[in-house]
Amino acid sequence: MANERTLSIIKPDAVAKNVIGEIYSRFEKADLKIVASKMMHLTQEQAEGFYAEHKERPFFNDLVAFMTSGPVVVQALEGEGAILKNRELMGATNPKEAEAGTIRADFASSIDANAVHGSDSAASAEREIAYFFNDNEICPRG
Ligand code: RTP
Ligand code: MG
Repeated sequence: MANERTLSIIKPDAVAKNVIGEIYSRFEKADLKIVASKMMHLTQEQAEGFYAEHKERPFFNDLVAFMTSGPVVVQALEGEGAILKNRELMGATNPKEAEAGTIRADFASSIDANAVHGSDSAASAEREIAYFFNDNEICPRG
Protein backbone atom coordinates (compact mmCIF):
# COMPACT_ATOMS: atom_id res chain seq x y z
CA MET A 1 0.00 0.00 0.00
CA ALA A 2 1.18 3.50 -0.79
CA ASN A 3 2.77 5.88 1.68
CA GLU A 4 0.07 8.54 2.09
CA ARG A 5 -0.71 11.70 4.00
CA THR A 6 -4.07 12.58 5.49
CA LEU A 7 -5.55 15.51 7.40
CA SER A 8 -6.87 14.93 10.91
CA ILE A 9 -8.60 17.33 13.30
CA ILE A 10 -9.14 16.80 17.01
CA LYS A 11 -12.49 18.59 17.39
CA PRO A 12 -13.48 21.00 20.21
CA ASP A 13 -15.23 18.31 22.31
CA ALA A 14 -12.11 16.12 22.47
CA VAL A 15 -9.83 19.09 23.21
CA ALA A 16 -12.20 20.06 26.06
CA LYS A 17 -12.08 16.45 27.36
CA ASN A 18 -8.28 16.70 27.59
CA VAL A 19 -7.63 13.66 25.39
CA ILE A 20 -5.28 15.19 22.78
CA GLY A 21 -2.42 12.99 23.96
CA GLU A 22 -4.55 9.83 24.06
CA ILE A 23 -5.62 10.42 20.46
CA TYR A 24 -2.04 11.18 19.34
CA SER A 25 -0.96 7.96 21.01
CA ARG A 26 -3.44 5.99 18.90
CA PHE A 27 -1.99 7.49 15.71
CA GLU A 28 1.53 6.60 16.81
CA LYS A 29 0.63 3.06 17.87
CA ALA A 30 -0.90 2.54 14.42
CA ASP A 31 2.39 3.65 12.78
CA LEU A 32 1.02 6.98 11.61
CA LYS A 33 3.60 9.76 11.93
CA ILE A 34 2.48 13.25 12.92
CA VAL A 35 4.25 15.32 10.24
CA ALA A 36 2.52 18.67 10.92
CA SER A 37 0.55 19.93 13.90
CA LYS A 38 -1.09 23.10 15.22
CA MET A 39 -3.73 24.20 17.71
CA MET A 40 -6.12 26.85 16.46
CA HIS A 41 -9.56 28.31 17.07
CA LEU A 42 -11.30 28.23 13.68
CA THR A 43 -13.12 31.32 12.47
CA GLN A 44 -16.57 30.99 10.94
CA GLU A 45 -15.03 31.56 7.51
CA GLN A 46 -12.35 28.89 8.02
CA ALA A 47 -14.90 26.30 9.19
CA GLU A 48 -17.33 27.08 6.35
CA GLY A 49 -14.54 26.82 3.78
CA PHE A 50 -13.24 23.59 5.23
CA TYR A 51 -16.68 21.90 5.15
CA ALA A 52 -17.83 23.60 1.89
CA GLU A 53 -18.82 20.20 0.42
CA HIS A 54 -21.61 20.03 3.06
CA LYS A 55 -22.92 23.57 2.43
CA GLU A 56 -26.37 22.42 1.31
CA ARG A 57 -26.81 19.81 4.04
CA PRO A 58 -29.32 20.43 6.87
CA PHE A 59 -26.62 19.98 9.52
CA PHE A 60 -24.20 22.53 7.99
CA ASN A 61 -24.92 25.45 10.36
CA ASP A 62 -24.72 23.22 13.45
CA LEU A 63 -21.47 21.71 12.16
CA VAL A 64 -19.87 25.13 11.64
CA ALA A 65 -21.12 26.37 15.04
CA PHE A 66 -19.64 23.31 16.72
CA MET A 67 -16.30 23.50 14.92
CA THR A 68 -15.90 27.16 15.98
CA SER A 69 -17.04 26.56 19.58
CA GLY A 70 -13.51 26.04 20.95
CA PRO A 71 -9.93 25.26 19.98
CA VAL A 72 -9.08 22.32 17.72
CA VAL A 73 -5.79 20.55 16.99
CA VAL A 74 -5.05 20.03 13.30
CA GLN A 75 -2.47 17.51 12.10
CA ALA A 76 -1.17 15.84 8.98
CA LEU A 77 -0.53 12.11 9.43
CA GLU A 78 1.78 10.05 7.22
CA GLY A 79 2.06 6.30 6.76
CA GLU A 80 1.14 3.25 4.71
CA GLY A 81 -2.50 3.61 3.65
CA ALA A 82 -2.83 6.57 6.03
CA ILE A 83 -6.19 7.81 4.71
CA LEU A 84 -8.12 4.57 5.27
CA LYS A 85 -6.12 3.64 8.36
CA ASN A 86 -7.06 6.92 10.04
CA ARG A 87 -10.75 6.46 9.10
CA GLU A 88 -10.60 2.99 10.69
CA LEU A 89 -9.02 4.37 13.87
CA MET A 90 -11.77 7.04 14.02
CA GLY A 91 -14.78 4.73 13.67
CA ALA A 92 -18.23 5.58 12.27
CA THR A 93 -19.48 9.19 12.11
CA ASN A 94 -22.19 8.41 14.67
CA PRO A 95 -20.39 7.18 17.82
CA LYS A 96 -23.35 4.89 18.60
CA GLU A 97 -22.43 2.95 15.47
CA ALA A 98 -18.66 3.13 15.96
CA GLU A 99 -16.81 -0.12 16.64
CA ALA A 100 -15.48 -0.68 20.14
CA GLY A 101 -11.93 0.56 20.55
CA THR A 102 -12.23 3.31 17.94
CA ILE A 103 -11.60 6.96 18.83
CA ARG A 104 -15.24 7.91 18.36
CA ALA A 105 -16.54 4.95 20.37
CA ASP A 106 -14.23 5.87 23.24
CA PHE A 107 -14.31 9.70 23.22
CA ALA A 108 -17.28 11.01 21.18
CA SER A 109 -20.65 11.79 22.72
CA SER A 110 -22.89 12.47 19.70
CA ILE A 111 -22.93 12.64 15.90
CA ASP A 112 -22.23 16.39 16.20
CA ALA A 113 -19.58 16.23 18.91
CA ASN A 114 -17.71 13.30 17.42
CA ALA A 115 -14.13 13.95 18.54
CA VAL A 116 -12.20 13.78 15.27
CA HIS A 117 -12.20 14.54 11.56
CA GLY A 118 -10.29 12.58 8.94
CA SER A 119 -9.95 13.07 5.18
CA ASP A 120 -12.12 10.59 3.26
CA SER A 121 -10.14 10.33 -0.02
CA ALA A 122 -6.79 11.17 -1.59
CA ALA A 123 -8.28 14.26 -3.23
CA SER A 124 -9.77 15.46 0.09
CA ALA A 125 -6.49 14.80 1.90
CA GLU A 126 -4.54 16.92 -0.57
CA ARG A 127 -7.02 19.80 -0.42
CA GLU A 128 -7.40 19.66 3.37
CA ILE A 129 -3.67 19.50 4.17
CA ALA A 130 -3.08 22.52 1.90
CA TYR A 131 -6.05 24.27 3.56
CA PHE A 132 -4.24 24.33 6.92
CA PHE A 133 -0.51 23.97 6.26
CA ASN A 134 2.09 25.68 4.09
CA ASP A 135 4.77 23.38 2.66
CA ASN A 136 7.33 24.74 5.14
CA GLU A 137 5.11 23.68 8.08
CA ILE A 138 5.19 19.99 7.11
CA CYS A 139 8.11 17.62 7.82
CA PRO A 140 9.86 16.64 4.60
CA ARG A 141 9.19 13.06 3.54
CA GLY A 142 11.72 10.74 5.17
P1 RTP B 1 -15.70 14.35 9.32
O1 RTP B 1 -15.81 14.93 7.91
O2 RTP B 1 -15.88 15.37 10.38
O3 RTP B 1 -14.46 13.53 9.45
O4 RTP B 1 -16.88 13.29 9.54
P2 RTP B 1 -17.36 12.15 8.55
O5 RTP B 1 -16.54 12.16 7.29
O6 RTP B 1 -17.41 10.89 9.33
O7 RTP B 1 -18.83 12.64 8.23
P3 RTP B 1 -19.35 13.66 7.11
O8 RTP B 1 -20.45 12.99 6.37
O9 RTP B 1 -18.20 14.22 6.33
O10 RTP B 1 -20.01 14.82 7.99
C1 RTP B 1 -19.22 15.83 8.58
C2 RTP B 1 -19.69 16.05 10.00
O11 RTP B 1 -21.02 16.56 9.98
C3 RTP B 1 -21.74 16.05 11.08
N1 RTP B 1 -22.90 15.30 10.59
N2 RTP B 1 -24.07 15.40 11.14
N3 RTP B 1 -26.82 15.11 11.76
C4 RTP B 1 -26.29 14.41 10.75
O12 RTP B 1 -26.94 13.64 10.09
C5 RTP B 1 -24.89 14.59 10.45
N4 RTP B 1 -24.24 14.00 9.49
C6 RTP B 1 -22.97 14.45 9.58
C7 RTP B 1 -20.85 15.10 11.84
O13 RTP B 1 -20.34 15.78 12.97
C8 RTP B 1 -19.75 14.78 10.84
O14 RTP B 1 -18.55 14.49 11.49
MG1 MG C 1 -16.21 13.91 6.17
